[in-house]
Amino acid sequence: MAEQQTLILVKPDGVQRGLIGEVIARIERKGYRIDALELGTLDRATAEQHYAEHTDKPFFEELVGFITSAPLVAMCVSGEDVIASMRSLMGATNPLDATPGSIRGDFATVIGENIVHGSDSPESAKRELDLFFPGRF
Ligand code: DAT
Ligand code: MG
Repeated sequence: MAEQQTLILVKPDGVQRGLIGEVIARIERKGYRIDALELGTLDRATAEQHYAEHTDKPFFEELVGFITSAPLVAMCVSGEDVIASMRSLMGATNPLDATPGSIRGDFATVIGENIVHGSDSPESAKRELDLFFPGRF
């Protein structure tokens, strides 16, 4: 067990569907803390850096286009083993595989609109927090 921080996004589909509060409520009820929160529209350069690991994937253009299409909410969330635990609360990447009770399992049906992002490792969390909240964590 370790105290960690992670980057959580409510992506544009989640914001448009009015699910900001739902996602925040699940984070808070679990017992995690929100250390920073910002709503804004991502620019293309930041989106490409955020999803750099997917540059060569066939869905990269669609992914960057979608994440920059409308405002999202970015949060730094902290607590015990928060990185893996938030991945579990989010559910599998493809909502059709996501367990009912998870955010994606409860609210999404297509992989391109899966409501939330969460860092997948301590290295990703550091890199992504530096990108969204430079110099703060
Ligand atoms: P996650 O968001 O669970 O970390 P990921 O890092 O593999 O998943 O992919 C980032 C996002 O890219 C994912 O949330 C939705 C989109 N995506 C992933 N695989 C896809 C695919 N096969 N087709 C379309 N979009 C995809
Ligand atoms: Mg990922």
